[in-house]
Amino acid sequence: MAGEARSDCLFCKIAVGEVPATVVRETETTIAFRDINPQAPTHVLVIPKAHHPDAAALAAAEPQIAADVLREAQAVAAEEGAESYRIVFNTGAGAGQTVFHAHAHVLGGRGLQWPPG
Ligand code: IU
Repeated sequence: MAGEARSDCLFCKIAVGEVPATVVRETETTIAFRDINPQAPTHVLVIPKAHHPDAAALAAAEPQIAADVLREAQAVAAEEGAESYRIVFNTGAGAGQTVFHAHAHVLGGRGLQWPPG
């Protein structure tokens, strides 16, 4: 069922501390940690603690938690001192999603090109 922890989901394991991560912020509903393969000086992932496969599913099932993720993404950028930054939700394999637990990438600390690849 949507929202339940998945034993085969890496981000569910990070959410409960079963897999270590460099956590930068945590709330009742979200956790933010540094990406293991950073693409910018600031590259933090913000996830809902509950399992939802992607941002669209999260927004449909739990719009308040989707809003929590967005608020936390903004808070990460502010904490990191990023004046300009990008919040990205890769949604679907064709858009580059590789981990199927909803997450926002917060990227900043360097100039970012548009359009992305
Ligand atoms: P994507 O949007 O699903 O492609 O993003 C997944 C991200 O998760 C990607 O940037 C990975 O570097 C990151 N990641 C991680 O931080 N820790 C891990 O153990 C694994 C992936 I696997």
